[in-house]
Amino acid sequence: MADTTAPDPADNQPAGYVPPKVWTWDKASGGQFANINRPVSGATSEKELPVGKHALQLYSMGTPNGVKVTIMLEELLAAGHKDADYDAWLIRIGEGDQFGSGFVAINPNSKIPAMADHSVDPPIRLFESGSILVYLAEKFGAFLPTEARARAEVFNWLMWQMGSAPFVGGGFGHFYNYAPFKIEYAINRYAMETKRQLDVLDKQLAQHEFVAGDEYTIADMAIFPWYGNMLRGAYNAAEFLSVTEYKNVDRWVETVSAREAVQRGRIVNLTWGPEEHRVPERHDAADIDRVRALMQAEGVSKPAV
Ligand SMILES: N[C@@H](CCC(=O)N[C@@H](CS)C(=O)NCC(=O)O)C(=O)O
Repeated sequence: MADTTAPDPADNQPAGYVPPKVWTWDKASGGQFANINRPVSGATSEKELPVGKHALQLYSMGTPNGVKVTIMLEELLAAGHKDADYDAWLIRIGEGDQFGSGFVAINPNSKIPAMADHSVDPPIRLFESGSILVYLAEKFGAFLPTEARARAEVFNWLMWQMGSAPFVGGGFGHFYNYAPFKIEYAINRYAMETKRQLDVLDKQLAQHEFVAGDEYTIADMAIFPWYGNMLRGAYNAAEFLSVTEYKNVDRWVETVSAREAVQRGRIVNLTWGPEEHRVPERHDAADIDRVRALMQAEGVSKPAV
């Protein structure tokens, strides 16, 4: 008897598509990121990573996941932690730098940000932005409370971000903005989830000045680049998602983005926007000072996107 509950392939997108028994890699179907997406991991070329003069070596790009770490490093420096000085090397993910052997040795998952702490021998390797933020917070005893309840709340929200943002970027952003054609089902599914997450954040920020309570912590640094960007037009979706509804998130975005360390961290390893407002690589505070001075003279503060 025919399975009447099975979807009619005519309704599939593209019409008539039936998943084969075994998936095989069709290189042409990957859309905008076809040149970097692969179904296997590992290095594709032999390439050592450069190592600069500081103990902390960051290999990254100025995406939301990347700037979480540069914001933290700039916050640490602003708070007087001199040993947080760092070299930030640019990893151009669109050009496949994340598949070089040196990068893969630090991050077998081939994604930015990745970091190495050379203050110990052999250096400690770090990948996953959440792991890097916790490592730095513990190393410097900053932006992470020690009291159990407050510390647990920071971890709750940090892990919330790490688990939630892929639905925003890889789900909503991908299907609304990047996919080669619009799929109503996918856009509806991920728009709903993105708005649900914004509402979770809005309700939390209605009760607290910062995400995990009264204190500004690594939870804010992780969440701001993603949800701040959503409120300020990421994926050209501000109107579509009616982001003006999230008044408490908006208030928090203004507070966080006004911090000088946040403004500094957000321009490191940038590869888009006006060239004179980018710091492609950072090896010294002066690399950022120069660009910030220019931006201040022009009355420009980096918009959230
Ligand atoms: N969960 C990871 C996600 C990192 C991630 O997705 N990085 C992206 C840029 S934002 C990347 O490197 N993509 C390159 C690729 O997928 O090949 C983290 O938070 O560090």
